[in-house]
Amino acid sequence: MMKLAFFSAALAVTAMAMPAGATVLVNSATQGLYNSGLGDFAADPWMNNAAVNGNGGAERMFPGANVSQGDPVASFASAPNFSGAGAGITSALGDWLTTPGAPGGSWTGLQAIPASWTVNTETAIIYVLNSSFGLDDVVASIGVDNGVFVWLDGTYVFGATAPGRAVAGEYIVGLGDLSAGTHYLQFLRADHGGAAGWSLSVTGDVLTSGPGGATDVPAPATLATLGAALAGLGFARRRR
Ligand SMILES: [Ca+2]
Ligand SMILES: [Ca+2]
Ligand SMILES: [Ca+2]
Repeated sequence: MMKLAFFSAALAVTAMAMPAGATVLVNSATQGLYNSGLGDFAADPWMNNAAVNGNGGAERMFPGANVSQGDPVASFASAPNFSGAGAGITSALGDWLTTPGAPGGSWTGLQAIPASWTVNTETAIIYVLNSSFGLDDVVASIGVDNGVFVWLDGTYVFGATAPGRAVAGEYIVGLGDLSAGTHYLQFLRADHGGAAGWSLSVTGDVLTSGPGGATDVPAPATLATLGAALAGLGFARRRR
């Protein structure tokens, strides 16, 4: 009887832990569309202009190569403004924010995403998020050397730059709840000297169909734990 009570308690604890069981939607192994043909935005007079691409002042989103214009810590409430960028940049970016499924420009198809890239240049990624019943509480945990700008389905969400190092969890960006179907997560990665680096984990609760509509489903790891607890319960009963 004591043994049975122990396994029942274990089962209850596992069940209570379920809502926290977010699924990893994107990590370093996830393929995305990739663009390494953007060059260095700092070499473009419009993209390097702090008045239009840098909080309307001295903080540049895309500082000069090799820290020649400083190494700022800054976050950016407004998206980069591409409207006056040179033709080389706009043609390379293609329609990545409006038609991310087929962006054109210098985008590749789905491929592995390099964790580093040519120093001083900018690169961009489009990840495709698919779900049958929706995704809840989607969160991106980002580390980057030096800067990152984030859009969800073409809507700007977040941007920041800092001195070097890509530390996992450097930026935690909430992306909210996503409806069923296909969504696109767009990243622009920026660098201005030393080295370039990247770390990304996107997590969320994968919804499944339920009596009243879409409901949370426990993450696979939690289901495995539950299965093991149930197996243990059966074993204890047989032994008695
Ligand atoms: Ca750059
Ligand atoms: Ca960093
Ligand atoms: Ca750097």
